[in-house]
Amino acid sequence: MKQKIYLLQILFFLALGSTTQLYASGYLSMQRVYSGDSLNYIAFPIGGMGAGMFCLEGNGAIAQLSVRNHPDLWNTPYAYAAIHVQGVPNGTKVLEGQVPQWKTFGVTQGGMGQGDRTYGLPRFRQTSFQAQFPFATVALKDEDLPLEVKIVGWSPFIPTDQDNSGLPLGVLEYQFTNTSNKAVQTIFSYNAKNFIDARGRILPVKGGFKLVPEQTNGDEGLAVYTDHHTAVMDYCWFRGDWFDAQSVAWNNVYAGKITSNPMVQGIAPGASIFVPLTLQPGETQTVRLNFCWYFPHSDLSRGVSRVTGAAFQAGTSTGTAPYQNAVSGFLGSRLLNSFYRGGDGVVGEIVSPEFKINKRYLKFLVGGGNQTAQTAVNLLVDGKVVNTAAGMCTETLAPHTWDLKAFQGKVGQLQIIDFSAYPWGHILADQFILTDNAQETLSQPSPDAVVLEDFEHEGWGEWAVKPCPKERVEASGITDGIYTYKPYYATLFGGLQAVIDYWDNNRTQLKAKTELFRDAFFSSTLPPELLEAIAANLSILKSPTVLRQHDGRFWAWEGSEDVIGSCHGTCTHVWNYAQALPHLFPAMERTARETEFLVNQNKAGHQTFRANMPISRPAHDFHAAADGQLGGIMKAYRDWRISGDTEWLKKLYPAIKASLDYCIRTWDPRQKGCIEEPHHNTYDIEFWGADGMCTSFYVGALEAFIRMSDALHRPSTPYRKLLKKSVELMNTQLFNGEYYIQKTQWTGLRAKSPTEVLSFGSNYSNPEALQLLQAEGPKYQYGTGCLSDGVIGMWMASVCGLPEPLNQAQTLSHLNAVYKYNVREDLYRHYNTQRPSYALGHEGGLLLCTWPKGKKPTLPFVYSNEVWTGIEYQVASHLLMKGEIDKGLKLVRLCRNRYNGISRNPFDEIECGHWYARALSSYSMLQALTGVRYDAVDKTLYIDSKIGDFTTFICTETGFGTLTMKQGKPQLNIAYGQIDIQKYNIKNQ
Ligand SMILES: [Ca+2]
Ligand SMILES: [Ca+2]
Repeated sequence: MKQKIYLLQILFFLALGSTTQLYASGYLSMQRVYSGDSLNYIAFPIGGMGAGMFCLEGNGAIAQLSVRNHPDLWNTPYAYAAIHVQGVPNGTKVLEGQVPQWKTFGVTQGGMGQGDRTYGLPRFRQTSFQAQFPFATVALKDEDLPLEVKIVGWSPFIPTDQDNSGLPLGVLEYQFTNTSNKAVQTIFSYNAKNFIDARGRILPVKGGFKLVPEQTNGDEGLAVYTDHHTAVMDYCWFRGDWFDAQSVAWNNVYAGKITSNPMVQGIAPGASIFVPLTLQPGETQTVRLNFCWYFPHSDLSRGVSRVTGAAFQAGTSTGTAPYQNAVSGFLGSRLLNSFYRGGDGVVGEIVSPEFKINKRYLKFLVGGGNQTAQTAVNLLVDGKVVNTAAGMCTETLAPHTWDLKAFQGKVGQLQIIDFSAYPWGHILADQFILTDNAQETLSQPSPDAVVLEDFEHEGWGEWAVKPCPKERVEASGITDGIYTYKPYYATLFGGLQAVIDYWDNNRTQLKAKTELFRDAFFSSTLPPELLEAIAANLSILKSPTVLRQHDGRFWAWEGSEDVIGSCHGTCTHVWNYAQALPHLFPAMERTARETEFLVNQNKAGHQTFRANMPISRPAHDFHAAADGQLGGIMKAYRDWRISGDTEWLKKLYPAIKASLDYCIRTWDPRQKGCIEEPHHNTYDIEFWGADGMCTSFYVGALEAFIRMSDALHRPSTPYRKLLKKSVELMNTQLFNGEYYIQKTQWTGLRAKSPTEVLSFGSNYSNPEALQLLQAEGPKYQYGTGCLSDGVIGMWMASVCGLPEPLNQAQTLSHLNAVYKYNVREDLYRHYNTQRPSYALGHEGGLLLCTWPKGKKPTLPFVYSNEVWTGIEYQVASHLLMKGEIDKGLKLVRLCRNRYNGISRNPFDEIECGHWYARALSSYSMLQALTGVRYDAVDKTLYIDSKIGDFTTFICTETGFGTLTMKQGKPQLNIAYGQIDIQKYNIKNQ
């Protein structure tokens, strides 16, 4: 009770002004309360994990409605709740605070007056906002009304219960308190256009209405309803022109006139719910608005291969086919293009007539996919493939020359195959020439050359089209007939009414369980900025960044663009950082491991670091990501220890071993103990030569693998030797005395020149790029730089419950160097030609990399001058683990002060998209500060406090609660489920 009074005082105090400077003066004693300008950008996600959401804004409006299986961040429904107080002048107001200034000017089409917005309706003068995830509270006050209003928005969030945390619904509870000394008569109303589909229908549901898209059976759509028994519904607003509908609707609300138009057969422009309320002096009443939705369809698919027909049926092509990027580099006016008529989905082969090999060279052009087993030009001699060539995953054909010396006098045949239905599952070819001159010009062959084929005719001439041999067809292996995203809730529920029924039957218990989580999490005594950073980023789990496909498997984007996710497929190197899901919903997280190891990995151990949608066998046509793949091995260890499920580990173990062996073979083929061959990573480029970042991942992965092998009694000796070497190499060769660096190297490796290695967006086709390569080596390295992620593998090891094998003093020295060189209190003098809006001007932040010792490359890795919140938390967390509390918390405050509501949304940290997954590294700070980690394999609770006594939230596979350390003694309070602790392991005791 005391706490509540204190809260009211704070609310009152904070109502006077904005709250930005609070952190400057030290710790807050509780969660931040936003008011004034700090309400500007607040948008708090309410919905279900993988089920869609809307945002509750700082002033109480809803926005960013994204319920149709994709982000839709500019989707602002024309909808408002209102209160009418009888007999009071100016007694009708929308239940929202003032409209943030930024919304009224400078937005898209902002010059047109925004007639499709509710901004012109009178609303409350004073507003404050406070969040305790997953609950948010908006408080409204106005001198015109004898009422205090609170809006509590929430949706179920119950760690370990992913189904009930993933329901397609959210709630707004409007609480009214009569502050006068006499009874007041009021009418609450909720008023909405059909914001789902203006051409759709509005149908009744109990206590409300549903907005139904055109051409559906009425059991899809979005329902808004109250369980107030006196509710009266208007199912059809005035049907007219201009602003007629919204004007008449408001007139009724304003006049306190309850209308009850019946449902109509055709299009209804909008609907209202009216709830009359009589409030005695001091009395509080609540109207609960439930928002439930059901949208089972989407057209989302990524990377999926589906054989749709036979290739080469339509003859030669004139160049670029429909849905194909521009094809170039062919000669004459036609070429062979297996994408033509059917796209990647068609498969087949085509063979030339036999020809006598009577010249030294075969020259030709080839483009398209790069998998020679699937899409290729082959030379057959005696029925055997003796030469093969493919594209480089570009639509530009490139010249090839084959030396035929060994086959002189024999009969040859060209075979062009397209056995792949995957993206880049096509081949381009043109201009096959036999010549004795290796320098022969393809465009103007000399008279001595023989043009075997130029594809300048429409048909294939004497070439023969054949079907693809069944066993060679490369496809995703989807067998359930579902080729696009269907949300998991649509598997659980048959329609919208089923969602509503479930919700009505379970709401009370789900709210109670959700409150158990909130109360356990926020009863923590850990620093408030740390709790704020963790809780605010749990919003990511409710955002459109997260999906869950029809069979329940987790799948996510990296972040959210305006109307589509940003970068698909639970990207291993980004989700490496994310530590909330494996602790809060461990069973769901494990499905991501299963996808990585059992679906996305081929026999060679190559992991495609982005999962298809729907999850299915991906193409293996690009580098694996070194950090992502090595991190996955540590994550497998982590998820095993969290679950205690050794059978699960056994199932994955062969693939884990294949993965590690692939990493060794690919990036450390000489087994020196470092990741040195060109290695793709989370900066979307390849590092050349050993570096601290990826080699520290290597160290951690080896450590994890050895421990898993030992537990399963499998041999691990070679890996132990490698680990020893690797640690030694990091400690001696990659440490410059102060921090870990990269030894950039591009010669003496197995990899060919940087000009010939596959790369994402890096090429040297222009002379200036080639010149730079000759002068400095490959673009996009960090060399002598101080990289914030420079020893991240050891952070990863710690959060996965592994020891850090590297020299501890050096690791601490690295972290202190990062703090010393890369932290900017103010970016006023910082330059950034990359992506500047994550942090700029007078904001502070942690730079990804700096070069305090000089030798900054002309073009270091492409994001080096940026600020990413996920890395700020990674470094903060690692600093906290090492006892550098002030530094760690300082970093957290620098970051969170950018997300103060004035200029950014506190519940949406960005980096290549909104609600960017990397920011879930924040969750690791719980463990960093307290060392609290439950190991379900040995049923031990580990504690290693850096801050003396504390109370913290703890979540395990089977339940959650709080752990209190009092005078060095642990006390566990289970709030939900159970936690079987047989042993405490308390550091320094
Ligand atoms: Ca194909
Ligand atoms: Ca041609």
